[in-house]
Amino acid sequence: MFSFPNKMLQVFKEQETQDLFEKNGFVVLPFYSPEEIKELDEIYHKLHPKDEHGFFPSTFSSDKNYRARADEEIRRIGSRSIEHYCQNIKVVCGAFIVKNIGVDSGMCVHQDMSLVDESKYTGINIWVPLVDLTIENGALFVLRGSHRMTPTYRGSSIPECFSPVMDDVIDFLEPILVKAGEAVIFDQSIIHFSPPNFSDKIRIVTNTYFTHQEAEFRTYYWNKDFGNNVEAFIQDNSFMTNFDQFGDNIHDRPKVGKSIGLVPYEFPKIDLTFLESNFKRTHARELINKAKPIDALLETNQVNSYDNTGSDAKVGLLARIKSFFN
Ligand SMILES: O=C(O)CCC(=O)C(=O)O
Ligand SMILES: [Fe+2]
Repeated sequence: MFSFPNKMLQVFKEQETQDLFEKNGFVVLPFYSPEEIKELDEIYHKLHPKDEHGFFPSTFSSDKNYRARADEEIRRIGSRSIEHYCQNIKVVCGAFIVKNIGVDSGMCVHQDMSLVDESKYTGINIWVPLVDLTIENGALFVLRGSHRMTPTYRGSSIPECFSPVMDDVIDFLEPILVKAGEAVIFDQSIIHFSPPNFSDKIRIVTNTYFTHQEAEFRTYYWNKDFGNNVEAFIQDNSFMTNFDQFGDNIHDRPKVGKSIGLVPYEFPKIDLTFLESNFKRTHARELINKAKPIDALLETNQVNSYDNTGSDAKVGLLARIKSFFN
């Protein structure tokens, strides 16, 4: 089992930003100008496949051209702010993440899959909405500080450390209500989720993934024959833009990359006592239920169309989305 580095390698030019990021697992910074927002919005509408529905990241698309163009344009437009804030990093992937209107656009509670060796490096997302966020239109909720709760190897085949508190954890997450063009820059190991978009307008976000300049890509896979080990793979920098298994067969052993064998893993678990003694209750479930229009309440009955507890959440697109992100 690995430990986190004592001090994270610096990625922000400003010490204060770096310190806040390390403490909370995220920072909020102004990112796109109004002109950049407009340009990205136009690019999205020009490029996106017509059959998208629900929660839809471009990295999920089978249309390689869409993935590549989204990647190229988001990197190009984001480079101004990235150069302004960051140092010694490499940008690996740009993507659109869209919440179409309706109850199937929720994203369940998860930590993003590991993409680097977290004993040395950190994988980071720059998540920027092109519209002002509200709880109603699908804001990002985070568990502040959870990125350092316990070291984990994460991937769709690996049991989550918070599985014993799946029903409880939402109530400790807080909404980050950023305005259009403001970034939530977060550590991929933070626990996060977003409720469905109950507004009457699609919610478009750009997500730009970056890490330390010298970090290699790593992914991890588990099946029960491995016991208390996971298999590590070296992947190349095009992994995020080219990986074909995000869509359908995410639970299978990766068909790309170079296996570097098994590494020991204790499958750490957190329980309610741990949650209650380390985090504050936010009553997020109540906030979301209040923000829901009445017909959506009738349709979903309770907050289980986007958490991991309802049986519906285990099937269909949501289950695939869950697989993709954790
Ligand atoms: O866009 C969202 O609502 C969720 C995004 C997310 O989970 C991520 O970017 O890792
Ligand atoms: Fe995520």
